Amino acid sequence: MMKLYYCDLLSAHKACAVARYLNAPVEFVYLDVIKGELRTPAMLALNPNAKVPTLVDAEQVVTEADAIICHLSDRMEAGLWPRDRAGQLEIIRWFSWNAMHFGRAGGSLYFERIIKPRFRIGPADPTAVEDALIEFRRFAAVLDAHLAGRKWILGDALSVADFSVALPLPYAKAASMPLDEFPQMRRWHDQLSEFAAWRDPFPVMSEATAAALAVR
Ligand SMILES: N[C@@H](CCC(=O)N[C@@H](CS)C(=O)NCC(=O)O)C(=O)O
Repeated sequence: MMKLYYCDLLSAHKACAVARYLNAPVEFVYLDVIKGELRTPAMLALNPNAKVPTLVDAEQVVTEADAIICHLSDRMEAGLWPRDRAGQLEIIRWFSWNAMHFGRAGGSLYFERIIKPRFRIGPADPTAVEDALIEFRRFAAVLDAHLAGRKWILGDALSVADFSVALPLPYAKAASMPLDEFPQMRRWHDQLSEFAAWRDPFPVMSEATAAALAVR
């Protein structure tokens, strides 16, 4: 049995969703960020970044959500992380693109409009929101064009890239991300949302996350 340490925040969404989608033999361990549960000596030994998700698979510790979802796919022989070099290169390209561009913009809107009110860390910063919206639209247009004529990011096959890049979108409505301006992206995310694992990835979650996920 693997152990997946998580909390009900953005990066953990994809790790929990893929674990559930694959029906992986995973014990989900919820950690409370506010109570300092990511900073205990035991957790810091597993992940010195004091972040989740963190996956423990026997002697192997895997940190970083994108690495975790690839590991889960391999472990379950699911093919979401393909074996061929061309497929892997394409996925790394999208992981990198997402970390620096699209996911960063979506993550910023998630932080300003969902995390700040939840943890009472002040009002949304209008300049940060404006900048994030510019970046979101800029890179959403690239993804939208890529998805025209493709069912999933790689084409016909669902892959870890879909679970990775779609990360901010379950929170699009709650964080006012302009998803509806991008019809291909909307259609692609609707396909992903047909999976219960994507809509409802967390075995334990706060009311704030439940409320954010409930609005579509
Ligand atoms: N690059 C990391 C990011 C992990 C991350 O930011 N995790 C958030 C929650 S999803 C976290 O642990 N936040 C708690 C904190 O920063 O104290 C990944 O993709 O796994």
